[in-house]
This record gives sequence, C-alpha cells and structure tokens, in this order.
Amino acid sequence: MGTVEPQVSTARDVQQHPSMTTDAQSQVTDGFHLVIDALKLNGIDTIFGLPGIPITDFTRMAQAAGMRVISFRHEQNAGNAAAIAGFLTQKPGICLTVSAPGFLNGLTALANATTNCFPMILISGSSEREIVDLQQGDYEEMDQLAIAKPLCKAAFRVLHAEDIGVGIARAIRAAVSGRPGGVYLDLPGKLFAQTLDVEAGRKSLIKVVDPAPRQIPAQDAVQRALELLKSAKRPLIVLGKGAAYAQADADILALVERTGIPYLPMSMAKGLLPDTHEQSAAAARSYVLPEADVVMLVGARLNWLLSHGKGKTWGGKGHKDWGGQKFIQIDISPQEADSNVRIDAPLVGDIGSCVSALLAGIGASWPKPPAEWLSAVTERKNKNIAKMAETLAKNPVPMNFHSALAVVRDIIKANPDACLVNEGANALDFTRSIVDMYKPRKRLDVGTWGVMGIGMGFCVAAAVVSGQQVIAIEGDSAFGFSGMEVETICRYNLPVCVVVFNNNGIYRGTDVNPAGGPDVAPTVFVKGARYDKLMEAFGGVGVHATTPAELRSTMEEAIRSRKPTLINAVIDETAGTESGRITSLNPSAKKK
Ligand SMILES: Cc1ncc(C[n+]2csc(CCOP(=O)(O)OP(=O)(O)O)c2C)c(N)n1
Ligand SMILES: [Mg+2]
Repeated sequence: MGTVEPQVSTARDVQQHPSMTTDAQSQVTDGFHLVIDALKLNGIDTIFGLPGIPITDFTRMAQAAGMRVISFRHEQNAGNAAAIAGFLTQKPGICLTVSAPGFLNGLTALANATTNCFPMILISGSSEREIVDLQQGDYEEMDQLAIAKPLCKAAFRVLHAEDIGVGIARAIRAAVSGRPGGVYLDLPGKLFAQTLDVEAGRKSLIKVVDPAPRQIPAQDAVQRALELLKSAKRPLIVLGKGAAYAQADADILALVERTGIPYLPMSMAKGLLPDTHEQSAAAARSYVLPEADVVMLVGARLNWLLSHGKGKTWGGKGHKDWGGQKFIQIDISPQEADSNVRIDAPLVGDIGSCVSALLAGIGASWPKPPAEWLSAVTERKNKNIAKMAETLAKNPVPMNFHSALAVVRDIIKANPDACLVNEGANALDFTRSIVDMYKPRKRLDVGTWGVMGIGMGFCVAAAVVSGQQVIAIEGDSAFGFSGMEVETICRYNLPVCVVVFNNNGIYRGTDVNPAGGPDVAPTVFVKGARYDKLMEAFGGVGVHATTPAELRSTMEEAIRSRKPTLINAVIDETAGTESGRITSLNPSAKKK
C-alpha cells in the first residue's frame, strides 16, 4: 500500500459559519473538521442523526463538506437507519445524537445492532467531563461512555483533537472486524472547538487499511467439516443473516448447488438464493429440522429463532432434549460453537473464506444426498406449497393477511430489486412465509430480538443506500413505533411505499376490557384508524385500501411514481393470532 495523504479541510472552508474562525489565512483546523475528514477519509459519506447541542454545527459542516446528512425525528430511527446501512454496505453506519436523552434514544438501536451483528457507530456529543464526573448537574449530564459499554461491542471517548484520527479508526475497526457490531464513540462538546495546526491535523488522521481482514479457516477444520458432511444421509444447510452480510453470494449459491443439499434460509437470508429455488426447504421446515442428521449452519446462530438447536423442533423428546443431529457451524466467532448444543465441526473464519475453502474441497464430483431424502423433502414441500396456494387464492371480505400478502408476493416478484422492510407479529410472520425474495439482502426485518420500531429507519436507510424502491409491510402497532418518520421520507422524497396492515391493534382488534370499564383492552387501538392521512399531512400519497385489487393497483402506482406512499390496508381484525407464530413464548401458554 502506498502512503495515504489525507485531505484536511481548514476552518476557512466553512468561514461562512459564525462559530468558525473567519480568518481567510487561517491554517488551523478544528475538532468538527477532523471528525468529518476522518470519516470521509474512510469512505463514510452519510450520517443519520438528529441535531442539537453540541452537534448542530457538526451536522451543518458535514453537509457543507459534501456528506449526506439525513436528519430524523427521533434518534432511535436514525440509529436503526445507521444499523441497516451497515448491514447493507459492510461499512459502519453512523448515527449522530446529542447528549443524555438523545444518546439514550440512540442506544436501543446500538444495542439492537450489536445483537444483530450490524456494524454501526453511535457518535454522541457529551457534556463537560469535569462537571459530569463530579455530578455537578451539567446540561444533559450523563456518563454516557459507562452506560454504553455493556450494550455494544466497544466504546471509546476522544478528549483531544489530535486523537480524533485514532478514535475514528478504532471505532471503524471495532464495528466491522470479526463479528460486526455496534460501537459507541463519545465526543465531548469541548472537543469540537479544539483547534490544531492543519498539517498536524492531517498527519493525525488514519485511513484504516483492511478494516475487516479475512479470517481464513484452518485446513484441518475444513477437512473435518467436509468429512462430516460427506457422511450425512439427510444433510441440511441453514443460511443465516451472517451469510447474507458476507456478500459471498456466488460462492454460497455454488456451495448449495454443488452439494445438492436442501437449505433453509433464516428470515434475512431469504433471497440469498431465490426462494423459488428447487433446493429450498423453507416450506418443509418442520419436517427437515427434526429429520436432518447433519446440519451445516452458515452464519446462523442456534438461538431462540432455531429453538436453540434442541427440543421438539429438532426431534428431541422434551423441550430441552437434543435431537441427535450433528452440526457443522461456520461462524467468524470462535466462541459461538457449543453455545446451545454440541458442534461437531466448528469452522471458524469469515463466511466468504470458509465457503470458498469448502468449495475447493468439494470439487466437481461431490455425491448428491441420498435420493430418498431429497424426494421426502420435496414431497412435504410441494404439499405445503399447494395448501398455501389454496389459502392465497381465496378472496375473503374483509381482506385478511393471506389475501393481502398474495398481492405483495406478486409485487415483489415483479420488482425483485425492491427492498422489503417488515415488522409486526402476524404482519411479520405471514409476510416472511408468503412473500418470496429473489435477491440477497432485500429482506430487512426485526432480526434477533423481534424488535418493533425498525420500520421507518430501515426504510429511509435502504432507500438512501440502495436508491431502489422500498416496500414496508408494517403491522399497525409496529408502524406506530417509528411512524413520525413518514415526514422524513417525504422530506427527502424517498421511493418508499409503506403498507400498514391495519387490524385495529396488537395481534388482533377484538380484545375486550375484562373489567368492562370505559378503557379499551390493552391490545386494541382506535378502530378504523386512517394511517394514510399521516402521509398526506406531509405531501406524500395516502391511500385507503380495503380489497386486494385496490392494494395491488395502489402499490403498482407507488412503484411507478416512486412517490412516498402510505397505504392503509384494512385487514380483518379477527384474523391474527396472539404473538403471531410465537404464541407459545407467552408465559400463560406455558402454564401447566
Ligand atoms: C420494542 C418492542 N416493544 C414491544 C414488543 C412486543 N410486540 C411484539 S409484536 C408487537 C406488535 C404486534 O402488532 P402489529 O404490529 O399490529 O402486528 P399484527 O400482529 O397485528 O399484524 C408488539 C407490541 C416488541 N417486540 N418490541
Ligand atoms: Mg396489528
């Protein structure tokens, strides 16, 4: 690598701003500009944030310096936007907030990003250290660094302008290397105004070389995995979000096709191979999990979403019993293996390197899995697909999840480059199982925590980062967590079509107050609410749709026009189930 000559803007570049020195001959730079220059030097060109003391000028200067500054209505949504931008680009998404309350609002997104292994950096301004540490009651006083630490992968504070380069470099490396995650960077207000000689500033910046180094798996681990895979009578591949993140799409496709092994995509791995691929076992999930004898996990963790690799889902007798499968686990973290059940062949490395090492070992003449296994999977799958087709063909009044999603399914099929953002309970689970995805990293959803509130933040970031049409399928409750950002969507004129599946509440709209008082039940909202009016308030297109035909024509129009659109899709309020597909996780469902 040649030496890098960082560009440093001088204070005079923004001399129009009153807070900056106006000396045209000035040869000093300052904390504001060093942060901006350090980010730009590392290819980071977008900030998702919300202005206020001490970062308002920073947002202005970043915009003046050519960065895209996307300003939100609540920091949690900016944080979620940064997180999914990180997932989509493999570069850390930046969320910028003010101190204490702004920081805390962003923190949920930071913790969620870390849980989901999305690389992001939460940069928060903070109050005066001396006052904070003596707890003397400063404006928005809070020991933010200490609070962030247990909720993210790494947390740093920069006190001196000459350390900004190192601080940004450390934050970038921590966010994207190894298992990606959230990083907190604390920038006290005083730092921004510190000045430094331009030349000294320039020399202090770091262009991070190889921020996410490949991690090549050990050859004996590759051999062990291949031998186990070869011994399998009923092998299964599970593709996780990590496999989608890795951007090793061609090799993953080759691995699946050259081994001929049925595969199951986790929610955000849908589309890594088209969901219509003949080896997809998604429609036979409840058959393949207990029946498989060797399971290869590719960037998928054995957490609750896979029933911890044990229990009845996996053919175990009781809910804690192991089913007897042998596991190969490809993961970048050596600590992931054995987290829930024994991993017989851990393969530690980055997904791309691991998969290409496996492909080298597999060669051209790998034996296909036994025909009985493949035909048994295909038979189950076809039966379930046929059953689903029958349900989807119905046209009940009022519209239900199935008849509405039959439309969404067609729309995504016709627009495979569109990003599909999805949250809710029934609105999530039905969409995931009904709407096929055709391309990698197009399905963006609630992830590991099943968190509500990612919706509009993900929409904004997906539109900004990809430039593609975004379609959001939102439960009416889920939408409420970030609904105000429809203004943001309108303000930046983003090609986002939000469809609110309005069933009058959380899970259903039919609960009644058991005490019979005037308050409605806790899960019930205003009946017949018109979410479409919200979008109209900001100049977007609002539509009220009560039939699949209306939903179809208005979604098509939204995609044709690329105008911000919100479709209030009226769904039968009796159609949903408690918690969607995870009813059994409710304590009362467990009561003996
Ligand atoms: C931050 C957060 N708060 C609360 C929940 C609990 N929760 C799970 S799904 C859901 C909303 C479900 O209702 P809706 O979005 O309308 O979907 P529906 O099932 O009605 O289609 C809630 C509140 C959560 N997952 N995350
Ligand atoms: Mg609902």
